[in-house]
Amino acid sequence: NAMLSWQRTSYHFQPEKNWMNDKKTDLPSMLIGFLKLRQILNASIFTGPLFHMGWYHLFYQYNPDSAVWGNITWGHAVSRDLIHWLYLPLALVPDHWYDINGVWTGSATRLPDGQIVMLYTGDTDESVQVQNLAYPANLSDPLLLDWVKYENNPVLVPPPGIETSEYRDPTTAWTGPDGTWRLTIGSRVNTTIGIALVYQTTNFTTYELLDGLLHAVPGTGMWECVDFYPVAINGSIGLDTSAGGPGIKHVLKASLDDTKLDHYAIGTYDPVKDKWTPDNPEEDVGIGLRVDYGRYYASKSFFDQYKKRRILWGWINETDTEIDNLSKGWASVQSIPRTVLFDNKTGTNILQWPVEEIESLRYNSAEFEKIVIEPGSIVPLDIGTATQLDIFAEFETELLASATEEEGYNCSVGAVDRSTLGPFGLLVLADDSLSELTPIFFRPTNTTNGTLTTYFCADETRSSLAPEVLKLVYGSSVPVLEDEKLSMRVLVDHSIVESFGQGGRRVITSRIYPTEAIYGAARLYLFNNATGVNVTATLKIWQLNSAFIHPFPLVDDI
Ligand code: DQQ
Repeated sequence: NAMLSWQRTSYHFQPEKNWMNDKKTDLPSMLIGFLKLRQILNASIFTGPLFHMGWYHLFYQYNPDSAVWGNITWGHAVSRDLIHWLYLPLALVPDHWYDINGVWTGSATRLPDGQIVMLYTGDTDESVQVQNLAYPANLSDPLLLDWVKYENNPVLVPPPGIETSEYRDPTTAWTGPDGTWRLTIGSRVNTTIGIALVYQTTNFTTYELLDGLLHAVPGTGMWECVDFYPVAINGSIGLDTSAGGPGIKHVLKASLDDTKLDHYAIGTYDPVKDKWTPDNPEEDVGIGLRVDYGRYYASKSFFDQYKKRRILWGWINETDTEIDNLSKGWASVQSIPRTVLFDNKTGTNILQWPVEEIESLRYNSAEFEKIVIEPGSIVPLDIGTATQLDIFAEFETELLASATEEEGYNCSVGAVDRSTLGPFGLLVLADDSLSELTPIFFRPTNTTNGTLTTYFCADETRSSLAPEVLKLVYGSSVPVLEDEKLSMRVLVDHSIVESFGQGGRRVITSRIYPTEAIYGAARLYLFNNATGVNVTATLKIWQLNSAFIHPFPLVDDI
């Protein structure tokens, strides 16, 4: 089946077959028993040296029976570098009254004594959303193959006033100043106000609902997959979920069920009152910044205690039809894991960047120095195979005419737009005849008050000749500081493009379905659709190898 082969990705995580959605939690484990296992790995899988002593575990929402949502279980995969993955047997399946309609999203918490507790939402036999506790049967198993459900599940049921079908996705727990644990669960009140409830616990089996809410935002609807984590105001390391004190801000993220968009805001957490306040109320959760401006949902982060970084993942759903998915036999992909830091240059956003391990896939590189792209022109970049790329591009502009003032620009006009200052950027996954192409571009605008605002956009409208796929233009304004060049990093993987603007201040994921710009027919170009600027581009481009993503050869199979 040709559909199946070319629309699959080569270095993004996706199951072998069937439906996947949001991940539950990703937990890095450095566990004993590893040495024994390493012999198996050396012998049968990895050809390279083993750099890490840890395994990363990915659990994801998975339908084992079909390529559409349903029968939701926890799929499980492990990796030592977040790039190469081994599929493992299902971790949790619906087999009790309290989760028989689905083992839904949850999170892991690592306790100081090394224990791991997993809280997840179960959809009960009566379609009530409850929270359940599970833990590894054998902590000394590096693969964490077996999970035990707590005998007195559920541990939490919807409190009075909360809709029984709108109460889900418990977060990783953190410790308050009193030494007890807190966690938050998303819900809504009066159908329109998105909220995050806070619970306190000492033992993960009994909980107290705290008065008040962590936060609420009118008009945002049900909050799914709430994520709540600290970021250091200065410095380049990630923080454990329980970190607190001076020099720290907190990010609150909600996945809005009404729009299927992931939104975040940066603010301050008061650990005594258990309240979070946004830095800028006009950019509150759900009405301001998005984690990703493209096709991306239900993201969650975790603290990687091994490399001292916070890592964020998101789910990239398909934008073709359910019939396509059934005929392909699979649906959806996970984004490349990204490190998250606070951007202390702007002070207003997080920075997302692909984990450094992706660089291990790089092989051929090509460099282009100061290529001039004149107004209204395109320039092919002769790089050979262009389906698996890691592109870093910087753009400088030379003004040839004075820019007219404009108000109210947004990316939706796409790359065919012409103005004095832009758009300009890359055409990825394009074929020779330009019958298919996906522009990733900058579009500076000269606003009436004399300030320059730059937009970062991805235009899918010509990405595929296939008729029944969603083709949108995505994007947002992006902060550009005075001494900065415009820069983008773009990961291309056959049918997924992840674009990082200005060091990751804005990110756009495109899920596209080229039919011509595939394999050896895919090309890369520069373009400049401005009328009044010469654009000079400097690029470094790497080809990327495929990642190894396969079933784990369990000892019994060898
Ligand atoms: N998906 C899960 C829910 C979550 C939603 C069910 C987000 O727990 O709220 O598969 O996509």
